[in-house]
Amino acid sequence: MTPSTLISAFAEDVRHYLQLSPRQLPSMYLYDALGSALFDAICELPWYAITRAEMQVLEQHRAEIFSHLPGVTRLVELGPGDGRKLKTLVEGTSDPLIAHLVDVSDGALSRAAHTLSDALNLRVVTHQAPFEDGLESIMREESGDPTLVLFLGSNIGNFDLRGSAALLQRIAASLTPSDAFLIGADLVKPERDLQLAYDDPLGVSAAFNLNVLLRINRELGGTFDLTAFRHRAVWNAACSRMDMYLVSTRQQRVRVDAVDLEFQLREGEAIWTESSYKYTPDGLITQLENSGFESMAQWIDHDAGFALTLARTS
Ligand code: AVJ
Repeated sequence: MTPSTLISAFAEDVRHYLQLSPRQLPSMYLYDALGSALFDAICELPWYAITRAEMQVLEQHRAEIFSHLPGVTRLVELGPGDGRKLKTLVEGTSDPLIAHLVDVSDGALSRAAHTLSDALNLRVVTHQAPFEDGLESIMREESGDPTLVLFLGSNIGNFDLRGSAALLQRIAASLTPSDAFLIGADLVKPERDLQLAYDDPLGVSAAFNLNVLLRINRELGGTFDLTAFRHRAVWNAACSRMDMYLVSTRQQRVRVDAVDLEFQLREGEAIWTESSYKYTPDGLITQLENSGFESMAQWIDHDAGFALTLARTS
């Protein structure tokens, strides 16, 4: 997919989702260059423990992970972030590997490729594309050798139940019996911990969320007044997820010139920008099994509440 196709998909989605009730914006658009940098900053916050936990689990168990993957030569990571997790994993083997990185964010891809550039046994190829498209075009090229597909950092959390089932089914369908899938998932934990992870005292999470409006202003000629919105994060127990909103602090009119859209926001009206689903270890395995996988191994960090699960097609 070319960058211009991605930009018009952004415009199309902004026009569509901002007119729904409640108004929404798909969370994938949080990740432009600035959004990806802000997310990397979130991962450094003391209140957002899952990135460090996942790094530690990967470091502790990487030899065991590779022992489940005899002959693996190809890695495919969906949403590599800054690349440090993959780097930690590949430091567990000296076998030559090729890593395909798939992301919609150009900035994230170049940062990840840079992080991985000094891993000597690794050749890196980047694909600027949505996860499914990128994965399927990579898997169409026969490698002959086993492939490990990685979906780390609880990226799965941004998908609702149907969306995650659909994504997992497409991943399962793209794998052969000698391939494997490694998935990280944030676990259900005390509400106060989740609240601080998604609405931190430094305001980085708020900046990360607000940036999507800045991006619409910059790329699509939007007129959002960023000072007239506040970040709101709430635990939705019924759906086992955190919901993120941008709440208008006053009545205001907004235009988005590139898509010829104009609308009014009421004081207190919210734009729903992200949901982050939380799993139980068994719930994740059930979800994998319902999507065409069987679980091979699972490692859990109980302090941070994070699970790493290795699976193959059933
Ligand atoms: C990248 C989807 C794993 O849900 O925790 C962090 C994104 N949003 N803080 C998450 C996010 C606000 C993050 N994921």
